Amino acid sequence: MSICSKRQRKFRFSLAAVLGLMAYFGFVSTSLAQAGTWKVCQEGWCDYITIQAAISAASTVTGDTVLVSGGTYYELVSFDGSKTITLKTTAGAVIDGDIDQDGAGDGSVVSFLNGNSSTIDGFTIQHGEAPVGGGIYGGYGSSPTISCCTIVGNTANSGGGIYIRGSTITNCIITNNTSNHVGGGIHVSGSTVTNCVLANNTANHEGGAIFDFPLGKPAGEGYSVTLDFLEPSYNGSKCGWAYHPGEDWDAAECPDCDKYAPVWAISDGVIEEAKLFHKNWGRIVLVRHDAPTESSFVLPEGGTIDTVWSQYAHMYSISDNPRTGTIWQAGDVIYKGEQIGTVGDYPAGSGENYHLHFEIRKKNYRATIFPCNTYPDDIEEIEKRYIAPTDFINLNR
Ligand SMILES: [Ca+2]
Ligand SMILES: [Ca+2]
Ligand SMILES: [Zn+2]
Repeated sequence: MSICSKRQRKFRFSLAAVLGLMAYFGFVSTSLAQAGTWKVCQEGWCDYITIQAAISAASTVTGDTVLVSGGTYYELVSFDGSKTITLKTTAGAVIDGDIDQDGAGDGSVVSFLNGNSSTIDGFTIQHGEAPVGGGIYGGYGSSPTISCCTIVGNTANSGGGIYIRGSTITNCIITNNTSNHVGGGIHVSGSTVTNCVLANNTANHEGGAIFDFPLGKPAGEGYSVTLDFLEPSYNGSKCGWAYHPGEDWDAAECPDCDKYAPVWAISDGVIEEAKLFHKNWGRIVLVRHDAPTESSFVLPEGGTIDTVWSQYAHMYSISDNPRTGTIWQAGDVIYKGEQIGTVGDYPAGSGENYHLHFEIRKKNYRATIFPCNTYPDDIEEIEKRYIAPTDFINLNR
């Protein structure tokens, strides 16, 4: 947050000075505009007085920048289709989704529709209310870039702040957003979330916001899934082709950036196994998570479950239990966000292919169980025993 807010403060001053001079000399802003840059201000002497008018104008084309002066813009902003533009404010402009200012939001504040891949930078996005994505909604196939934005005080059934797939979100503050079902702050998949602050977001469903991701605390920042749940992979001549029963998590920036990175407990639980297994597995910790009394966890495929197990494999080391001073062992109680271990290599000791193999299970099996030779059959059998990890966490956080 510090980089963006400093930059915004600095530019706010200089932009105000420039605008002041322009007003003094009676210039219209277009006389100074670079080709492909359109200006929006509420005073009426810019190219446009609303953000949506600037985005929708026939003269605004792919590659253009829409530069917005300070102030609060009560409108819903929508990017549509293949017109890819950069919407930017260096003056801390606010887009407010309660357009009639009656205290109830009137839709998603910013939407990216029909595969749009625009960029939005520097805004505060607030007071949106929609079924999905109160602050920002990304439709199927969209891949926007969202940077240096503050997403605050938005409401939805899913993804109070942001509901999106396939986006890049960096240097954002996502706070005080609410969902009535899942994803208080964000409900994202296939996205990269880097250097963001997520705080005081609420999901009002049974169980509450109680799971997080095992790497990149908070919210999996800087990590991505490189081998997905149920993706077929070859596991050596003994095991053959099999559907992957979990997710492989890797650092997004470079292949070995995750070497010895801290692995976090995804929720409160009790450790069932924690030890060094054979060469293919390295160190594994298996944790049982019981839903709080009179509540359940929500399953991505529908329905609920009262107990799940998280498994963290190929680890280089197992961390100490901070309450006993010795490494985690079976029977220890662990809390969400406590360090479980560090990311190791595969096969163990090879010095290459650092990643976390991460599973969430519906059943109580020994730590090393793996569904070998299952491809191309038995996908239903695996789905009876395992849960898609990222989907599950997004539903229960
Ligand atoms: Ca309203
Ligand atoms: Ca890696
Ligand atoms: Zn794996």
